[in-house]
Amino acid sequence: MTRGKLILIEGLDRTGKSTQTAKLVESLNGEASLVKFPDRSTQIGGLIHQYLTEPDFHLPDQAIHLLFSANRWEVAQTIKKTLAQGKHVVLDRYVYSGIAYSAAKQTPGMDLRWCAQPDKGLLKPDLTFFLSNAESGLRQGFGEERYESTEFQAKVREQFVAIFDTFEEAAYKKSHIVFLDTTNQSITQVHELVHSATTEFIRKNAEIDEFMYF
Ligand code: FDM
Ligand code: MG
Repeated sequence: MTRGKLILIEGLDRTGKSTQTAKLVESLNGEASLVKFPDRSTQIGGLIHQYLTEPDFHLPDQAIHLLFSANRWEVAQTIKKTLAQGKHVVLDRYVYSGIAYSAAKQTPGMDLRWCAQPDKGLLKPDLTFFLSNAESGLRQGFGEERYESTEFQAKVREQFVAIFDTFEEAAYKKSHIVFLDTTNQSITQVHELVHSATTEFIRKNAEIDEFMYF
């Protein structure tokens, strides 16, 4: 039996990641499970949740960055086991969000390399979708959590571009990345694109059995 594939949906806030990851898992008919980052249900996730929702909960930029990474390491073994059993894992955010949101703060010393370091050794996705949406900053509910401002999202977008344009290629073995602009597309249209690209990828890469790492 070959291992399952690690499939990631990344992007800025309110681009439809959670909707699309849920729909993708559902359409894979029990062959995939969903993992969302941050996982707010763990102890570390609880601290992250407080940081995101409570303006008076202060942590140094370095400390919260390491907590987001630790939150991925907490479930890394579970993800690997699931894949080893032949089941796919669909991720809602992962390492790239970790790097982009922290680097966007432009804290001295926290460049892309620094931000990428704590995630070194985590499993690398086989297939990544990067969702963007021209109206993501205007969607309902925007502005309730830390990082949810149009100004900060623009900075995060710049970091995502830098990661996928130069840094990713220089730092790691390249994996498959699909860029999807969801502006003016319905949930169903985006889902059909994501689903067909995923099933085609799985079919074409069925024999790939070695794990890839950051
Ligand atoms: N976020 C998410 C980070 O800053 N670093 C990370 O490693 C991850 C996974 O947390 F603003 C940010 C991105 C977002 C916030 O994410 C909460 P969700 O997807 O909105 O729950
Ligand atoms: Mg959010």
